[in-house]
Amino acid sequence: MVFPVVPLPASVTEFPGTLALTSASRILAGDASDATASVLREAIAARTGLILEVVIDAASAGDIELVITGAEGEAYDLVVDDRVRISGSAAGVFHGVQTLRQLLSGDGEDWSLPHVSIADAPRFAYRGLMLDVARTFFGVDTIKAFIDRAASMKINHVHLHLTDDQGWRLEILSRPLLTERASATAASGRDGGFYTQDDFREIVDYAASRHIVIVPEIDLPGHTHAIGLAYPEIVEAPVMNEALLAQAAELDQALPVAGEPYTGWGVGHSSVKIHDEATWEFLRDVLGEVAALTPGPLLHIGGDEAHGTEQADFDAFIARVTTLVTDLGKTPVGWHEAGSAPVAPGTIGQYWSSLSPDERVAGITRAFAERGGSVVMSPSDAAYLDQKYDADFPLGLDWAALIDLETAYGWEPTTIVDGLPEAAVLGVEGPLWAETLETPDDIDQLLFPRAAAIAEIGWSQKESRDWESFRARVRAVASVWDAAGWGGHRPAEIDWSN
Ligand code: TNX
Repeated sequence: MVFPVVPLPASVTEFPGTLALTSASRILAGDASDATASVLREAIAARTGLILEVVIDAASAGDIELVITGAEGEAYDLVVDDRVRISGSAAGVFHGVQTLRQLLSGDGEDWSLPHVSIADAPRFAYRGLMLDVARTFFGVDTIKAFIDRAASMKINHVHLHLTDDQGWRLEILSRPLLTERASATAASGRDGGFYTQDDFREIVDYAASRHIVIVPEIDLPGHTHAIGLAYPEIVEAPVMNEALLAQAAELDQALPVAGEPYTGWGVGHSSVKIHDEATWEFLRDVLGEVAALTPGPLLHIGGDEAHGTEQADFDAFIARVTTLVTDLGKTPVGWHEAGSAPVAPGTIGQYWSSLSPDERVAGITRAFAERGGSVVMSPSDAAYLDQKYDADFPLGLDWAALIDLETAYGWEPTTIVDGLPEAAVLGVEGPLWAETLETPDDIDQLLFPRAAAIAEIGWSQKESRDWESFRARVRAVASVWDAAGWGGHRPAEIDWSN
C-alpha cells in the first residue's frame, strides 16, 4: 500500500485497521473561532459531503481532536486509532490537518483513515512558491486559491512579484499615480489590474490563517519601466541590449518606449535613476507603505537582471536599498545578483542560476552567508515552475531547461553552491513567472504536480527522498487535488490509469 502523503512526513508508524469517518465524527477545537478547524471542516465537506460539527468538548471515539500546545516551530504529531489527535504549535496542527486530508480515503460513500502514528517536522524553515502578478494580473480570489494549493503542500511562504516592466500591481497611497497610470496593462496586451491596500490586507490575512507568510517584491533597480508611466522623472531612458533586440525580433514584440506601456517579455532595459535623491524619496514612500502593510518579516527588493546598469552603480543601489529595508524593520531579500553588493547584514539571497553555477555566481551567493544572511534556492533549471515540462508543452518558457517531474524532484539544495554552509540554506522556492499565463487554470497546469516536488524537497528529510516512492504518492494525492477541483498537468512519468 502506498502511503498517500506528500511531502513525506519525518516519521510514520502504520498499524493494522482503519477509523471510519462519519457524520457523527466531530472536530474538537481549543477555541470556537479556530481557523484551522474551519479549514478542516470545509475540506472534509468538499471532499466527502460530510458536514462535521466543530465543538469545544472532550474527545470520544470517532472524533478529530486538534490540540494546540505551547510548542514553537511547525512540528506536529498525528495519531489515528479510535479517534484522531493532532497536536503541536498552531502552524504544526495546521500542517497536520493537511496530512489528515491526504490520509482520508473513500469510495464516495464510506470514508476512512488508516491507523497510524506520525511525528513530523520540516527540514527547512522556508518553503515558498512565487507568483508573478506583474506580467499577468490575477485577482484576489485567484491569489487565495493559490494560497490554498500552497498550504496543502505545507508551503509556508508565498512570494508575490508585484511590480515589473509591464505593470505595477499594488496601491501606494503616497504615490497614487503608480496604480492610476501604470497598472492597466500587462504582458502580451493582456489587461492589467492592481490590489488596493485593503485587497492586499485581505490576502495577507487569508495567508496568515493558513500559516503562510506573504513576501512582497518590489523589483529594483531594473524591471522598473512601469514606474516611468507614473513618475518619468525618476527612471532612465530604456537601454537596448542585443539580447533584447534579438528577442523582440524573434517574438515579434515591440521594444520599450519611454512613457508607453511595455507589453513584451524582454528584460534588462529599465532602471530607476540610482543617484537621484528623488528616487530615494520615492523608495522611502513605496517601501515604507509596503513594510507597513506586511506583517511578515521579509521584503523582497528584486535586484535581478539590471543589465543596463554599471556594476558600481548597481552595488551602491543595492547596499542603500537593503539598508533602507532594514531601517524599516524588515529583512531584505534579493535575487542572487544582489550578493555582489555590500548588502545590509542579514539580507537573504534568492538563488536562481543553474544547478552548476560558475565561480562568480557561487561567490556572490556565498556573500549573503558571509554577511550574516542566508539563501533560498530556486535553481532555474530545476525549480522554475514557468519552464515547460517538455518541448511540446503549450505553456511556459524553455530558456533554463525542460523540467519534467523527475527533474523537479531530483535536486538537493545544499550542494549547488560550493562552500555555502548547509546551515545557510534557508530553504527552497518555486517561482512561477507569468509571461505565458492567461488563466487560473494555466497556473494549475504549471504548478501541479511540480510544486509538490519543491514542497517535498523543502519539507522531507533528505535520506527519505526517493523518486519511485514520490511518484506513487503523487498519484495517490492527485485524487485529493481532483476532489478540491484543482486542475493540473498529468505527465506520462506517472501511471494515472489505476
Ligand atoms: C528571468 S529569473 C527573470 C524574470 C522572467 C523569467 C522568465 C529572474 C530573477 N528574472 O524576469 O520572468 O526569467 O523565466
